[in-house]
Amino acid sequence: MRFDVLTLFPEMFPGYLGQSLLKLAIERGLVEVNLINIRDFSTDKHKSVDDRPFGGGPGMVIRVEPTVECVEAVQQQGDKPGRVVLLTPQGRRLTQPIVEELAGCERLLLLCGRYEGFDERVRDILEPDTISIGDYVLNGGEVGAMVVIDSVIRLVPGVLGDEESAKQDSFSGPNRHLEFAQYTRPREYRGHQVPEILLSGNHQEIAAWREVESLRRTRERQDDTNRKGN
Ligand code: 6GU
Repeated sequence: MRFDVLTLFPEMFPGYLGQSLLKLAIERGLVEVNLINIRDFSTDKHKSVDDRPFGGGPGMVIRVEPTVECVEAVQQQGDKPGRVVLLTPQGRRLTQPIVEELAGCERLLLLCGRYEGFDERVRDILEPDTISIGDYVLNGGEVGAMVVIDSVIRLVPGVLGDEESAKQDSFSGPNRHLEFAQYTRPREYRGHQVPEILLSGNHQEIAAWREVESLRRTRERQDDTNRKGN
């Protein structure tokens, strides 16, 4: 799986890309991440990438030419063009089914906005998929791009090592429930006990308990969400 990240702040990524799971996936050749600075595609002498909005108003708008030319140049690299994903608070909200859909692509171009966003013609010309990571405003799409990479690579075969663990993840599988509670040693800590059933060695009963637990958690969170009017 190949990701091309188009950003004005490529220096935000190496720390994240160096984390163990992703680093190993890159070393094993399962995942490739290329960082491209949109500024490199600015052709004026000041290498400008933004300008004041027509019609006035606060902030700056990212210019259409360097953005479109950057995307086109990156699409030329590699055998097949990738799906263009624009990270923006106006996008469709990222959910596990969307993560699964994105994981089905061989190549994604993640276009990170900043300032007041891109000139609208970027959307008209590139017709990108638009993704938001939640209903709040970030300073730019970079953190969103990291969230997309982080969630998608879990579904790339071989990345997790243990293929079962992605299937058991919360929101995965047909019922999209939350994961059950997990415990490890010690059996007791500050008076808090590990549920007896998990120590029983009865795998059938353990599986049944976990299913009940995960349904209970899912219902609890749904009730919580409904109460808060989200
Ligand atoms: Cl992907 N970008 C920005 N700038 N804000 C966001 C977002 C993305 N997702 C939620 N808020």
